[in-house]
Amino acid sequence: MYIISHGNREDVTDIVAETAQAIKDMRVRGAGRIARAGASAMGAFAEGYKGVSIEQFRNDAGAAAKTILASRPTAVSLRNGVLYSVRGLDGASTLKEAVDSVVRDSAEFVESSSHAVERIAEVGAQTVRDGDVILTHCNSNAAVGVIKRANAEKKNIKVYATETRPWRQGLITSRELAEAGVDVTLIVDGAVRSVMGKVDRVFVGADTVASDGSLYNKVGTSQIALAANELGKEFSVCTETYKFSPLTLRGEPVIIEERGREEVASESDVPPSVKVFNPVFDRTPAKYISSYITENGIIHPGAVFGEMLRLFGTGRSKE
Ligand code: RUB
Repeated sequence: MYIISHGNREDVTDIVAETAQAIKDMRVRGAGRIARAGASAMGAFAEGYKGVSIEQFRNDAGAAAKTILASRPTAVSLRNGVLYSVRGLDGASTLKEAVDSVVRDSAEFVESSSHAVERIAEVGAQTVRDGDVILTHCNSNAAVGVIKRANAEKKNIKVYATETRPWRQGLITSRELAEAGVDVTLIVDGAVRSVMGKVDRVFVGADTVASDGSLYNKVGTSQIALAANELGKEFSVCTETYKFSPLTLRGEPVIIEERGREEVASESDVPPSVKVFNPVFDRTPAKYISSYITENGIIHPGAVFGEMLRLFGTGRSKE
Protein backbone atom coordinates (compact mmCIF):
# COMPACT_ATOMS: atom_id res chain seq x y z
CA MET A 1 0.00 0.00 0.00
CA TYR A 2 1.47 3.33 -0.92
CA ILE A 3 -1.35 5.54 0.34
CA ILE A 4 -1.50 5.90 4.11
CA SER A 5 -5.06 5.42 5.30
CA HIS A 6 -6.15 8.70 6.84
CA GLY A 7 -9.51 7.43 8.07
CA ASN A 8 -11.53 10.17 9.73
CA ARG A 9 -8.53 12.01 11.13
CA GLU A 10 -9.49 15.41 12.46
CA ASP A 11 -6.03 16.85 12.69
CA VAL A 12 -4.64 17.42 9.22
CA THR A 13 -1.11 18.08 10.44
CA ASP A 14 -1.05 14.56 11.91
CA ILE A 15 -1.84 13.15 8.48
CA VAL A 16 1.15 14.95 7.07
CA ALA A 17 3.46 14.01 9.95
CA GLU A 18 2.38 10.35 9.78
CA THR A 19 3.03 10.16 6.05
CA ALA A 20 6.44 11.81 6.43
CA GLN A 21 7.33 9.36 9.21
CA ALA A 22 6.17 6.34 7.19
CA ILE A 23 8.37 7.46 4.28
CA LYS A 24 11.33 8.09 6.60
CA ASP A 25 10.94 4.64 8.22
CA MET A 26 10.58 3.05 4.77
CA ARG A 27 7.15 1.63 5.57
CA VAL A 28 6.31 3.35 2.30
CA ARG A 29 9.26 3.09 -0.08
CA GLY A 30 10.21 3.26 -3.74
CA ALA A 31 10.32 6.57 -5.60
CA GLY A 32 6.94 6.28 -7.29
CA ARG A 33 5.14 5.10 -4.18
CA ILE A 34 6.55 7.83 -1.93
CA ALA A 35 5.58 10.44 -4.54
CA ARG A 36 2.01 9.14 -4.60
CA ALA A 37 1.92 8.96 -0.78
CA GLY A 38 3.24 12.54 -0.50
CA ALA A 39 0.76 13.90 -3.04
CA SER A 40 -2.08 11.97 -1.45
CA ALA A 41 -1.19 13.35 2.01
CA MET A 42 -1.34 16.89 0.58
CA GLY A 43 -4.80 16.11 -0.81
CA ALA A 44 -5.98 14.71 2.53
CA PHE A 45 -4.47 17.72 4.29
CA ALA A 46 -6.47 20.11 2.07
CA GLU A 47 -9.65 18.07 2.29
CA GLY A 48 -9.65 18.14 6.10
CA TYR A 49 -8.46 21.74 6.44
CA LYS A 50 -10.38 23.66 9.11
CA GLY A 51 -8.78 27.13 8.83
CA VAL A 52 -10.69 30.16 7.53
CA SER A 53 -8.26 32.24 5.49
CA ILE A 54 -6.52 31.60 2.19
CA GLU A 55 -3.29 33.21 3.43
CA GLN A 56 -3.22 30.83 6.39
CA PHE A 57 -3.95 27.88 4.12
CA ARG A 58 -1.07 28.84 1.83
CA ASN A 59 1.28 29.01 4.83
CA ASP A 60 0.02 25.77 6.34
CA ALA A 61 0.17 23.95 3.00
CA GLY A 62 3.74 25.22 2.53
CA ALA A 63 4.69 23.91 5.97
CA ALA A 64 3.01 20.57 5.23
CA ALA A 65 4.89 20.27 1.93
CA LYS A 66 8.17 21.02 3.75
CA THR A 67 7.50 18.31 6.35
CA ILE A 68 6.88 15.71 3.64
CA LEU A 69 9.88 16.76 1.57
CA ALA A 70 12.18 16.50 4.59
CA SER A 71 11.42 12.77 4.92
CA ARG A 72 13.84 11.42 2.26
CA PRO A 73 16.16 13.56 0.16
CA THR A 74 17.13 11.63 -2.98
CA ALA A 75 14.02 10.83 -5.01
CA VAL A 76 12.92 13.96 -6.87
CA SER A 77 9.61 12.20 -7.55
CA LEU A 78 8.52 13.10 -4.01
CA ARG A 79 9.24 16.78 -4.63
CA ASN A 80 7.60 16.72 -8.05
CA GLY A 81 4.48 15.00 -6.65
CA VAL A 82 4.12 17.42 -3.74
CA LEU A 83 4.78 20.52 -5.87
CA TYR A 84 2.31 19.32 -8.47
CA SER A 85 -0.31 19.09 -5.69
CA VAL A 86 0.19 22.72 -4.62
CA ARG A 87 0.73 24.21 -8.07
CA GLY A 88 -2.70 25.94 -8.10
CA LEU A 89 -2.23 27.73 -4.77
CA ASP A 90 -0.79 30.97 -6.14
CA GLY A 91 -3.53 31.42 -8.73
CA ALA A 92 -6.44 30.79 -6.32
CA SER A 93 -8.36 33.79 -5.03
CA THR A 94 -10.54 32.21 -2.34
CA LEU A 95 -9.89 29.60 0.32
CA LYS A 96 -12.32 27.23 -1.38
CA GLU A 97 -10.56 27.60 -4.72
CA ALA A 98 -7.21 26.98 -3.06
CA VAL A 99 -8.42 23.89 -1.17
CA ASP A 100 -10.16 22.50 -4.26
CA SER A 101 -7.04 22.96 -6.37
CA VAL A 102 -4.88 20.95 -3.96
CA VAL A 103 -7.48 18.18 -3.67
CA ARG A 104 -7.84 18.04 -7.47
CA ASP A 105 -4.14 18.26 -8.35
CA SER A 106 -3.02 15.69 -5.78
CA ALA A 107 -5.60 13.21 -7.11
CA GLU A 108 -4.53 14.03 -10.67
CA PHE A 109 -0.88 13.34 -9.80
CA VAL A 110 -1.69 10.00 -8.16
CA GLU A 111 -3.77 8.91 -11.14
CA SER A 112 -1.36 10.03 -13.85
CA SER A 113 1.56 8.54 -11.94
CA SER A 114 -0.12 5.12 -11.73
CA HIS A 115 -1.04 5.40 -15.38
CA ALA A 116 2.60 6.18 -16.27
CA VAL A 117 3.74 2.97 -14.57
CA GLU A 118 1.24 0.96 -16.65
CA ARG A 119 2.36 2.66 -19.85
CA ILE A 120 6.04 1.96 -19.05
CA ALA A 121 5.16 -1.71 -18.67
CA GLU A 122 3.67 -1.71 -22.17
CA VAL A 123 6.55 0.20 -23.76
CA GLY A 124 9.25 -1.78 -21.92
CA ALA A 125 7.71 -5.19 -22.60
CA GLN A 126 7.82 -4.48 -26.34
CA THR A 127 11.62 -4.30 -26.11
CA VAL A 128 11.91 -7.72 -24.44
CA ARG A 129 12.81 -10.56 -26.79
CA ASP A 130 11.60 -14.12 -26.48
CA GLY A 131 13.93 -16.04 -24.17
CA ASP A 132 15.64 -12.96 -22.66
CA VAL A 133 17.45 -13.38 -19.36
CA ILE A 134 16.93 -10.21 -17.32
CA LEU A 135 18.65 -8.92 -14.20
CA THR A 136 16.94 -6.44 -11.88
CA HIS A 137 18.06 -4.68 -8.71
CA CYS A 138 16.18 -3.62 -5.57
CA ASN A 139 12.40 -3.34 -5.93
CA SER A 140 11.21 -0.98 -8.62
CA ASN A 141 7.52 -0.94 -9.37
CA ALA A 142 8.27 0.32 -12.88
CA ALA A 143 10.92 -2.33 -13.65
CA VAL A 144 8.85 -5.14 -12.11
CA GLY A 145 5.89 -3.93 -14.20
CA VAL A 146 7.90 -4.30 -17.42
CA ILE A 147 9.07 -7.79 -16.47
CA LYS A 148 5.61 -8.96 -15.43
CA ARG A 149 4.11 -7.62 -18.63
CA ALA A 150 6.76 -9.32 -20.80
CA ASN A 151 6.04 -12.57 -18.95
CA ALA A 152 2.28 -12.14 -19.42
CA GLU A 153 2.99 -11.70 -23.14
CA LYS A 154 4.58 -15.20 -23.03
CA LYS A 155 8.10 -13.99 -23.79
CA ASN A 156 9.58 -17.01 -21.97
CA ILE A 157 11.91 -14.90 -19.81
CA LYS A 158 14.15 -15.71 -16.86
CA VAL A 159 15.04 -13.18 -14.19
CA TYR A 160 17.87 -12.72 -11.69
CA ALA A 161 16.84 -10.50 -8.76
CA THR A 162 19.54 -9.11 -6.49
CA GLU A 163 19.00 -9.37 -2.73
CA THR A 164 19.80 -5.64 -2.25
CA ARG A 165 21.47 -5.23 1.13
CA PRO A 166 20.77 -3.94 3.68
CA TRP A 167 16.97 -3.70 3.34
CA ARG A 168 16.69 -6.78 1.10
CA GLN A 169 14.10 -5.27 -1.24
CA GLY A 170 15.06 -8.08 -3.65
CA LEU A 171 12.96 -10.43 -1.53
CA ILE A 172 9.91 -8.31 -2.38
CA THR A 173 10.85 -8.33 -6.06
CA SER A 174 11.37 -12.08 -6.20
CA ARG A 175 8.11 -12.69 -4.34
CA GLU A 176 6.19 -10.37 -6.68
CA LEU A 177 7.70 -11.99 -9.76
CA ALA A 178 7.16 -15.54 -8.48
CA GLU A 179 3.52 -14.73 -7.71
CA ALA A 180 3.15 -13.54 -11.32
CA GLY A 181 4.55 -16.86 -12.53
CA VAL A 182 7.97 -15.52 -13.57
CA ASP A 183 10.99 -17.85 -13.49
CA VAL A 184 13.05 -15.90 -10.93
CA THR A 185 16.37 -16.60 -9.22
CA LEU A 186 17.42 -14.61 -6.16
CA ILE A 187 21.14 -13.79 -5.93
CA VAL A 188 23.27 -11.99 -3.35
CA ASP A 189 24.52 -8.61 -4.52
CA GLY A 190 28.09 -9.87 -4.84
CA ALA A 191 27.00 -12.48 -7.42
CA VAL A 192 26.06 -9.93 -10.09
CA ARG A 193 29.28 -10.26 -12.09
CA SER A 194 29.16 -14.07 -11.79
CA VAL A 195 25.79 -14.21 -13.57
CA MET A 196 26.23 -11.31 -16.00
CA GLY A 197 27.54 -13.65 -18.71
CA LYS A 198 24.15 -15.39 -18.75
CA VAL A 199 22.16 -12.14 -18.68
CA ASP A 200 20.86 -10.44 -21.84
CA ARG A 201 19.73 -7.20 -20.30
CA VAL A 202 19.27 -5.25 -17.09
CA PHE A 203 16.13 -3.39 -16.02
CA VAL A 204 16.30 -1.05 -13.03
CA GLY A 205 14.15 1.78 -11.73
CA ALA A 206 15.03 5.38 -10.91
CA ASP A 207 14.86 7.70 -7.95
CA THR A 208 16.13 10.70 -9.86
CA VAL A 209 17.31 11.27 -13.42
CA ALA A 210 19.67 14.22 -13.84
CA SER A 211 19.85 16.56 -16.83
CA ASP A 212 23.20 15.07 -17.91
CA GLY A 213 21.43 11.73 -18.40
CA SER A 214 22.87 10.14 -15.26
CA LEU A 215 20.78 7.98 -12.97
CA TYR A 216 20.36 8.00 -9.19
CA ASN A 217 19.01 4.68 -7.96
CA LYS A 218 19.52 2.09 -5.22
CA VAL A 219 23.14 1.74 -4.16
CA GLY A 220 24.79 -0.99 -6.21
CA THR A 221 23.10 0.07 -9.44
CA SER A 222 26.30 1.65 -10.77
CA GLN A 223 28.30 -1.53 -10.16
CA ILE A 224 25.70 -3.51 -12.04
CA ALA A 225 25.90 -0.99 -14.89
CA LEU A 226 29.69 -1.43 -15.01
CA ALA A 227 29.40 -5.21 -15.10
CA ALA A 228 26.77 -4.98 -17.87
CA ASN A 229 28.94 -2.54 -19.82
CA GLU A 230 31.96 -4.83 -19.56
CA LEU A 231 30.08 -7.58 -21.40
CA GLY A 232 28.13 -5.28 -23.72
CA LYS A 233 24.75 -6.04 -22.13
CA GLU A 234 21.85 -3.60 -22.44
CA PHE A 235 21.19 -1.55 -19.32
CA SER A 236 17.73 0.08 -19.31
CA VAL A 237 16.10 2.34 -16.75
CA CYS A 238 12.32 2.12 -16.32
CA THR A 239 11.21 5.53 -15.13
CA GLU A 240 8.28 7.87 -15.03
CA THR A 241 9.22 11.37 -16.24
CA TYR A 242 8.34 12.88 -12.86
CA LYS A 243 11.63 11.34 -11.73
CA PHE A 244 13.43 13.78 -14.03
CA SER A 245 14.87 16.52 -11.87
CA PRO A 246 14.28 20.16 -12.88
CA LEU A 247 16.73 21.12 -10.11
CA THR A 248 19.58 19.50 -12.03
CA LEU A 249 18.81 21.74 -15.04
CA ARG A 250 20.01 24.63 -12.94
CA GLY A 251 23.02 22.76 -11.68
CA GLU A 252 21.82 21.66 -8.25
CA PRO A 253 23.42 18.43 -7.02
CA VAL A 254 21.36 15.37 -6.13
CA ILE A 255 21.69 14.55 -2.44
CA ILE A 256 22.47 10.90 -1.74
CA GLU A 257 20.74 9.77 1.43
CA GLU A 258 22.86 8.12 4.11
CA ARG A 259 21.10 6.01 6.71
CA GLY A 260 22.07 4.67 10.12
CA ARG A 261 24.74 2.07 10.95
CA GLU A 262 22.18 -0.22 12.62
CA GLU A 263 20.76 -1.04 9.17
CA VAL A 264 24.09 -2.61 8.21
CA ALA A 265 25.39 -4.16 11.45
CA SER A 266 24.01 -4.44 14.97
CA GLU A 267 25.95 -3.64 18.15
CA SER A 268 26.58 -7.35 18.67
CA ASP A 269 27.96 -7.75 15.12
CA VAL A 270 30.77 -5.21 15.38
CA PRO A 271 32.35 -3.08 18.12
CA PRO A 272 31.47 0.66 18.10
CA SER A 273 35.01 1.47 16.90
CA VAL A 274 34.07 0.02 13.50
CA LYS A 275 32.81 2.84 11.32
CA VAL A 276 29.88 2.09 9.04
CA PHE A 277 29.11 3.98 5.83
CA ASN A 278 25.58 3.36 4.56
CA PRO A 279 24.76 5.36 1.41
CA VAL A 280 21.36 4.37 0.11
CA PHE A 281 21.67 5.38 -3.55
CA ASP A 282 24.41 5.86 -6.11
CA ARG A 283 24.98 7.65 -9.41
CA THR A 284 25.32 5.79 -12.69
CA PRO A 285 26.87 7.96 -15.43
CA ALA A 286 24.94 8.31 -18.70
CA LYS A 287 27.63 6.45 -20.67
CA TYR A 288 26.66 3.15 -19.00
CA ILE A 289 22.95 3.54 -19.72
CA SER A 290 21.47 2.17 -22.95
CA SER A 291 18.00 3.68 -22.61
CA TYR A 292 15.38 5.30 -20.43
CA ILE A 293 11.99 3.63 -20.81
CA THR A 294 9.36 6.23 -19.94
CA GLU A 295 5.61 6.69 -20.33
CA ASN A 296 6.44 9.01 -23.25
CA GLY A 297 8.51 6.37 -25.03
CA ILE A 298 12.17 5.33 -25.09
CA ILE A 299 14.73 8.07 -24.56
CA HIS A 300 18.48 7.83 -25.10
CA PRO A 301 20.43 9.29 -22.11
CA GLY A 302 21.81 11.97 -24.45
CA ALA A 303 18.24 13.13 -25.14
CA VAL A 304 17.28 13.53 -21.46
CA PHE A 305 18.38 17.16 -21.38
CA GLY A 306 16.13 18.07 -24.33
CA GLU A 307 13.21 16.15 -22.85
CA MET A 308 13.67 18.01 -19.57
CA LEU A 309 13.65 21.37 -21.36
CA ARG A 310 10.42 20.32 -23.04
CA LEU A 311 8.88 19.26 -19.70
CA PHE A 312 10.18 21.98 -17.40
CA GLY A 313 11.45 24.87 -19.53
CA THR A 314 14.88 26.03 -18.39
CA GLY A 315 14.20 25.04 -14.77
CA ARG A 316 14.84 28.65 -13.76
CA SER A 317 11.24 29.75 -13.66
CA LYS A 318 9.23 29.57 -10.44
CA GLU A 319 7.81 26.04 -10.04
C1 RUB B 1 14.05 1.97 -4.06
C2 RUB B 1 14.78 2.12 -5.35
C3 RUB B 1 13.99 1.88 -6.60
C4 RUB B 1 13.50 3.23 -7.14
C5 RUB B 1 12.47 3.07 -8.25
O1 RUB B 1 14.82 2.39 -2.95
O2 RUB B 1 15.92 2.51 -5.41
O3 RUB B 1 14.79 1.29 -7.57
O4 RUB B 1 12.90 3.98 -6.10
O5 RUB B 1 11.33 2.42 -7.75
P1 RUB B 1 14.18 2.37 -1.48
P2 RUB B 1 9.89 2.63 -8.41
O6 RUB B 1 13.72 0.99 -1.23
O7 RUB B 1 15.29 2.82 -0.59
O8 RUB B 1 13.04 3.37 -1.49
O9 RUB B 1 10.01 2.18 -9.83
O10 RUB B 1 9.00 1.74 -7.58
O11 RUB B 1 9.53 4.06 -8.30
